[in-house]
Amino acid sequence: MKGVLFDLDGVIADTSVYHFQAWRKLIKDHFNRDLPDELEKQTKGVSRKDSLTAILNYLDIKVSDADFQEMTDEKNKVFRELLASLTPQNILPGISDLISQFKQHDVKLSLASASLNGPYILEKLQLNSVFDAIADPSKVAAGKPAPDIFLAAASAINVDPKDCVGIEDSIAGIKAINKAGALSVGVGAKNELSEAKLLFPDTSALNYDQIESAWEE
Ligand code: B16
Ligand code: MG
Repeated sequence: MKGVLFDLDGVIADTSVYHFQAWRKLIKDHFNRDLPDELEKQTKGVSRKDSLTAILNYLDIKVSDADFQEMTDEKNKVFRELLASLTPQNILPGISDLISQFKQHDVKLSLASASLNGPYILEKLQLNSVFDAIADPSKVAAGKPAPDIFLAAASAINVDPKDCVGIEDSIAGIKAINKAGALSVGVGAKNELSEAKLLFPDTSALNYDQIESAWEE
């Protein structure tokens, strides 16, 4: 195990709450409609545009390309406002310890987030200097569940994806890690993340030794 490819939202920090809060506000303001909780998992891990497409499909609403663009910009504005209050206290339980363990074992850290706000969020969490690389989601051809962002994250630390583990909370993300050829470590419920090679119920349960054992199998 030479590299770890970290998802951000839902693994390092629970910014997913803010994402969905921002989508809810946008849809309420534009169409006076409410979004059900179950829609959240369809927007997890997928890009901003793919999230809005899923939401509009669900609501059976069509918008012009110009309105679509404006809506994604507006959602991001609301999301950035919510991020302003983010501090290192928003790092999810167990993550700081896990990061230290990887560092102690000379495993390189690379960020494989679909979020264009990744560098800003890491900065707010005071984690930017901890990462060896951040893959740029605007430079990859296809978003999760395509493997591209994980391949880019592995390449950014000069490690073969087969020598990496990927940690994810989304269905799309686990599929992407598996396709990239890295070992998939899921954080979440078994019925959702059944394709993960190793699963932990939440971030506080993440354990370096168990990840390393799964790696050696
Ligand atoms: P942005 P991850 C993903 O982050 C979020 O889970 C997803 O809800 C969001 O739409 C996507 O980032 C894009 O984020 O609008 O900030 O570019 O889980 O891949 O770290
Ligand atoms: Mg995520």
